Amino acid sequence: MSYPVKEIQTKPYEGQKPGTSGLRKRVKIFQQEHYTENFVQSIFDSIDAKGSTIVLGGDGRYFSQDAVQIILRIGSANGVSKFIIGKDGIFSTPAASNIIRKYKTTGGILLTASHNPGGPNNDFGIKYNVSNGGPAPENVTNTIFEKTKTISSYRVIDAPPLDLSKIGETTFGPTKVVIIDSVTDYLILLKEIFDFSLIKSFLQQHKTDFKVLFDGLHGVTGPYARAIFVETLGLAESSIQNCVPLPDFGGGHPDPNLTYAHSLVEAVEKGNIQFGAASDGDGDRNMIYGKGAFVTPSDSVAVIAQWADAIPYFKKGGVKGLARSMPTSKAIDLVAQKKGLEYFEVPTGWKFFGNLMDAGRLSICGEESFGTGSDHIREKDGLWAVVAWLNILAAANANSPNKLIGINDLLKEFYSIYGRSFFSRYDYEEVSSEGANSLVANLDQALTSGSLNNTEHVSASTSNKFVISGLYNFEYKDPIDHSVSKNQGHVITFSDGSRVVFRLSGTGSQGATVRMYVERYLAPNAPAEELNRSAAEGLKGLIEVALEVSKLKHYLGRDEPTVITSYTVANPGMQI
Ligand code: VG1
Ligand code: CO
Repeated sequence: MSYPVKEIQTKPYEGQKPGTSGLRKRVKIFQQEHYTENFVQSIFDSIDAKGSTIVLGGDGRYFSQDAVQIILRIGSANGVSKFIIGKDGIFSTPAASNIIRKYKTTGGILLTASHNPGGPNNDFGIKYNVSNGGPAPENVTNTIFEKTKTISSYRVIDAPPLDLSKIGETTFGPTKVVIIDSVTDYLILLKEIFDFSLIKSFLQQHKTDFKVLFDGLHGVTGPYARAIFVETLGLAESSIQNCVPLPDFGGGHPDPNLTYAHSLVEAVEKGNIQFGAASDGDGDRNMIYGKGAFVTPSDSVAVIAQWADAIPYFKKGGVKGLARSMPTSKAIDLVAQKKGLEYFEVPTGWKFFGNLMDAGRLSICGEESFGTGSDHIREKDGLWAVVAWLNILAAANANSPNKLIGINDLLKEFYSIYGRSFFSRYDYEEVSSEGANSLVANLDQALTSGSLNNTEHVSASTSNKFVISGLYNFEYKDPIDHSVSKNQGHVITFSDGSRVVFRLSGTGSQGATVRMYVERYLAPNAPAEELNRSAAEGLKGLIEVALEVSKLKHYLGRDEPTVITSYTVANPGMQI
């Protein structure tokens, strides 16, 4: 059927600047008249929309259905020749990245605010990914932002909503629409990467002493998890929980860390589960957590790199290089050095890994924010990381007939070879922008004046002594396209190799969020009782010093962080 194209007059909205990973705002903001339409038209104005093929889908959060229909109407009016849409408008972020690559599309529009809560009073998000499957680089997002500042009209076709519940091909005005199963291609991809039969036989052999529990936190991964754990690996239905996706994530915060994934933490502790895992709203984050065993994301990516040979994809294709985001601990650097691999430190945000992967210089990378992944796609990939751990554990146990090797055994072995990086992140959410800016200005001033250099700081409670050896504002020059990204966070370094990083979040939807990252390294020959102590204990002194030096409490007016993402203080008895 043919539908008329309408040109609708509009006015620019302020602040439609994509952040670390797309435009994220409250649903109510997106629901304002023309707001979503303006941003979507600006995307199509920034790419070659005419004749393009666009992947469309998201984590199914509240407002997704409306947004899909808006994008279809505007896309069609702007000459998109084909949309590939997940059934009911659903794709996890990694699955969408795979579809873009597999079907060689122009790009994709992902509807998600990731781990931010959903529902009418919470967050929505729109993100554009380019043809390599990764989040649009800064030159593209800047173009989109510029267009939003001057937009005066957008185009739509005047068509009724399209039914997204039937798999198959249809048309929408002049545009072809292909609705596909959201899970199938992703499952095929994982089966090409991992040794599923090895994992399956390991799990069968250890049915009683190696229990698995995956928690979808009511995010998008539920159906993917069922396909992997229940249908492919043959685990019982009880090995997955909260795997029915809900538009408001059941009222929870779909963020896999020890604070928000308490449903997993409680079930693991209570059920004596050796291997637990969770992922976030859109499925790109992960947490690995077994009974008494928490893997920090910084350690997780390093252990995966250490054991890469156990994974068929890397055994066959080799490991080209390793990378981490700047605040992520340096554990993975040590693996790269030992293996003689190239390694990179990029700013926060997955978009910075894409060029390195496309150039064939990067295979495995991660972020401290529970993001782990590889060059199989161009997004971080929660379920990939979970299956990677299972594959590694299955391989390790194949060589250990008499003793079950669990998560902690792998970590202890890692620390004995590479040493241990204690790591934690403190988040101060929704603080005043003035306070956050003053904190940054104070660090800038110390940077210019050099006033902190070589100063000595003693922790009152642990008596640990820390001497500041440097302070800089991280800047990155992309080795491939030579683009420069400035102001990526202030780093204070200490003479013992410890680091503290302060940066402002680029994903918050309201006010400012300040993140403080702390890292303290202990060499493998450090006393065992120090190496094996909890992260909270290992970092106590450094955190005190970091708070004092930055005057954080003074500037932000907060005594405590909103969230501590890498270890829990709620249960100090846990050795994590
Ligand atoms: C946060 C994390 C960052 C991550 C980003 C997107 O950004 O710190 O590491 O890449 O979220 O994650 P920020 O700017 O708020 O610190 V998610 O799962 O969107 O997809
Ligand atoms: Co996410």
